[in-house]
Order: sequence, then structure tokens, then C-alpha cells
Amino acid sequence: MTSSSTATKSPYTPSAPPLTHLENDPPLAYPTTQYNYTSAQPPPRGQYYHQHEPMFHPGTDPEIIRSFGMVDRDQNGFIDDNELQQALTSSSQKFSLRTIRLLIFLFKNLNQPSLKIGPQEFTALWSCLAQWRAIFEQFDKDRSGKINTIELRDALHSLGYAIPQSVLQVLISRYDNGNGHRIELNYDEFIECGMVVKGLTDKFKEKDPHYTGSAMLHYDQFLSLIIPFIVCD
Ligand SMILES: [Ca+2]
Repeated sequence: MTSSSTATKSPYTPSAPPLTHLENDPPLAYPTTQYNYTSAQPPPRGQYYHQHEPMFHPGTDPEIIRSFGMVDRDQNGFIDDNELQQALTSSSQKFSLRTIRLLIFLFKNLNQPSLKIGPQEFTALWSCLAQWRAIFEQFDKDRSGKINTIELRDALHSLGYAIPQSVLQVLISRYDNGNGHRIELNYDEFIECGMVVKGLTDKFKEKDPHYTGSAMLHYDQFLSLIIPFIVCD
């Protein structure tokens, strides 16, 4: 977190792909079957399109607009933490409120004081989750629903996050229950780790616009960058 006189790229230079690329990429396989929509009846399609389509960017995947309509249970045009948690939780998958709040914190509009997201932020979040779901399944080679530390490192590398081994150890120590078994992460834990890495990297990149791997931060900037990731519980 200090300045550097050299502009050479370090091996740990953040290089995560910007999410905006996703909008032009072919649609990913949205893992809608993973989500529990059994008690969330979608609103009449025409009504919802009429009401909310202008709030989405032109060309937004209709499947994402449809998903938004199902997740937004109270139909107020925003997704809050409870709605997102219900949408992402199924019999085989539980998202902690911490992970949910991290997700909303990272994707919400900076001008939005509350912890909730609108259609455009939802589009970015949903596309990101689809991408990370595909990565998780790619690295969960035995389909156990868990990935180990090495697979987590490789998964993060494949997303462009080359984090040092020492940082990785600290990151996963949260999931060590002390039983001596090798640490393995569920999908939601993988997303939690990923959102911490992605979120801090994105914040760092705002201070390092030329991607040199170095940035100059004032003390208060450093604190305001780090603390939301600590207290987001
Ligand atoms: Ca809502």
C-alpha cells in the first residue's frame, strides 16, 4: 500500500477482468436450477417488463430480467439482502448473510445509502455469480460441492487474481474448524472468499488506474477501503 518509483508489473498485479465485458459475451449458463424459486411465483411477464424494462440497459438478457422479477418478491424494484439470500439458498446450498451483504455492498450503486441493488446492479451481480459458478464447477473436479485450497488458488488465478500464498492462507483460515482436516470450501464460502479478493482488488485498482501494482493511499482512505470488508457481517 505504498508508492513505488517503478512502473514494472509485479507478479501480483491485480488484473481482474472488468465485468462490463460480460454484457457482450455469449450468455453464460445461468445456474437457475440451483436456486429455490418454488415459493417465488414470477409476476405476470408483460406487467413486469412494462414496469421495469426501462431500468435495465438495452440488450440485457431477458433471462436476467425474468430472474430479477422472481427475486424481487415485494416488487419494489430493488433487491435487498433477505430477497437475495432466499433466492440463492436451496436445500443443497446456504448463503450466509455475511456473503449476501458482501455481494450487495460490492455491486450496489455508490449513491444508494441502503444495502439494496436495482436492476442494473443486479445484472452485473447475476452475471458475476454465473461466471463464478462456472469456475467453481470447473475446479470442483470430483463434483463434491467443495474445493480445496489449491483449487481455490487456481480458480482465483483463472479469474485474474494472482494472490500470494501467504494471503491465501490468511483468507482460508476463517474456514478452519480445528479438526485437523484439510480445509475445503463450499460454493458460498468460495463466493465469500472471492468477493473479498475481488472487492479489495477493485478498490485497489481505483487507486492504481494504470495497473502498476502500486498505489498511494492516505491513512483514512486505507481504513475506509478495508473496514467494510471486516464489518460486513
Ligand atoms: Ca424488493
